[in-house]
Amino acid sequence: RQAAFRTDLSVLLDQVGAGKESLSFMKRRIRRLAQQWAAAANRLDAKLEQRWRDQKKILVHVGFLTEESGDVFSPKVLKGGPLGEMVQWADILTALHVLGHNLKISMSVKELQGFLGVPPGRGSCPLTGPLPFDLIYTDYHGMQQMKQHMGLSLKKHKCHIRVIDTFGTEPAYNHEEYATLHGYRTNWGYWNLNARQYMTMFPHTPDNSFMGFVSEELNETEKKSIQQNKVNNMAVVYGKEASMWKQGKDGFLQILHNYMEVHGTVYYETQRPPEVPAFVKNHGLLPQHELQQLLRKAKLFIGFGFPYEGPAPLEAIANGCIFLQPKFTPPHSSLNHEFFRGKPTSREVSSQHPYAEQYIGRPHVMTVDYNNSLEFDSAIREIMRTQVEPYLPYEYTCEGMLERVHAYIQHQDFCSLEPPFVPTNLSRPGSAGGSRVPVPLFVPLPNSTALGWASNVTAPAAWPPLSSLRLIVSQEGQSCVETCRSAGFICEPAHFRFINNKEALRRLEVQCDVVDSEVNHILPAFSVLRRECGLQREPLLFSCAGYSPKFRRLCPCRDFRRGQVALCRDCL
Ligand code: U2F
Repeated sequence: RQAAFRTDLSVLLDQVGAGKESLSFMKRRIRRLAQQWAAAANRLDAKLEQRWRDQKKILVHVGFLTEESGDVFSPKVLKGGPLGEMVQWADILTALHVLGHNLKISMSVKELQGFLGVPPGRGSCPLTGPLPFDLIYTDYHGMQQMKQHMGLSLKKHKCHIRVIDTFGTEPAYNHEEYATLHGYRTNWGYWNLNARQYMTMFPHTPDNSFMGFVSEELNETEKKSIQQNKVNNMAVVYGKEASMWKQGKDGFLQILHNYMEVHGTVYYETQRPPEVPAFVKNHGLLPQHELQQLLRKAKLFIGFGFPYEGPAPLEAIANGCIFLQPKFTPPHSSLNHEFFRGKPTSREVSSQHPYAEQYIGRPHVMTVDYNNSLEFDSAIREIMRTQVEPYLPYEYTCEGMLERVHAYIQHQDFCSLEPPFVPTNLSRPGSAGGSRVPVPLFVPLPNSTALGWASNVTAPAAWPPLSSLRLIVSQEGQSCVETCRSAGFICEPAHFRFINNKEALRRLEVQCDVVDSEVNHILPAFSVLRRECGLQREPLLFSCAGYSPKFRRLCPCRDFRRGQVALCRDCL
């Protein structure tokens, strides 16, 4: 069946259910943004020009909100607890509904069993028939519950699953045997999925798919009026829980207070939290729409280093604030920081909000060393002088999110076997080596025909299409994430299969005394010194994130749309 856009959200609101603060928060959000979603649906509908879209049967099982997982989030919704995940789930549900899919929502193990058609009760009971859904969106808690209640049949059906995973999972952590043997085993990872089945909150490692969420959008009139009504010396502090204010914040808070009136939205029960200095005007935790109003007046939104990578800075920037945040030197990661310890990624977090730092930047975002009071002081003064317009990257608008989720649903297929690239033209003359590898190497690969498909093999409908591929060689010790980024591209794990071959090495004129094929997440790669080349034997370990000091990697980069990094130019 063809999917038709929906602009009425009442059916969705009924489906979300009631009885918990988390659900009420999500419903308030869905209602508040309803008009914005409807307008976006109409725009995308026109943009796609009647293109056929399959209507999918989709189950959304929100594992972290189930009683069975302990649901620690719901009781904290009104007390300053994390809301980012609820923001994202509300938006995912809305996007799927608006795109016109056939949606079932489960927030308990009982509902999950009912929808899957497995008998209720404990213990693992395999699902015998076919899976009654094309797609299942869940999280790590939900995966655990499905494993418990579907048993082995989970393995059979896992290509249909998408895991919403805030901070991301790198391939080395996802591969059970490899993770176990090489010290990448954590409490969360090792599900042996295709790493693109993990969907993140921000575009972290491109090994995962970027799901995202949305932020409030403003029309031109609103933008103008916001700019006119900005209070130049008004700052709002990022941190809705008192613990985010403690320890060593006094110094720079005092500097800030020398110049600006400081506001906070810190949750409190009856008394002012002692961590919040007396000069701060604390509004208490605000409902989302009231926070937006506060941000419309404020000039500065200032982070203290926690929470990491939340939605609020995007909301602040969208409302015309400048976001000031601490730089982390050295960067925080699962190797050196309690919060990230045990998370299935070694990603280095260079500031409180790397997306704001790297994808938005000045003048909307300033990332400075908070230990350097001179630098901090001059940043505040610069902010008071600078005029900025409200700004929201396209990928965080409703249209951007709908466009991206639409593309994933129609094109990402982890169930059909991806045929490996079959190069035939291995004996091209004149490329057998001799010259040194230039740095950085940039080889735009032509289309599949020119690459030499065997005449009896048809090129699989690759997505992203092969036309987006650019093969680039990394420096020693550099990951493909960095390599592609520094050349103005993005690493595309789906393209590894096209460059994991001798033909690619030959084209790059790499000198290989031996070409081995091994199970190692840095491959394909080569050592210049030892003239050793390695190809990847385990497709699940194709990794943009991997790097090794002695190896230069073959990186499958691709182009991307401005403001929509998940999609290449020809991806729609
Ligand atoms: C992040 O979770 P948080 O919930 O702590 O992220 P924030 O950026 O603080 O805010 C999330 C939402 O809370 C709302 C605000 C944001 O949409 O509009 N809010 C509000 O309604 N009232 C207020 O007074 C203040 C904020 C991240 F999202 C999670 O994934 C992480 O687990 C967590 C820890 O790093 O950080």
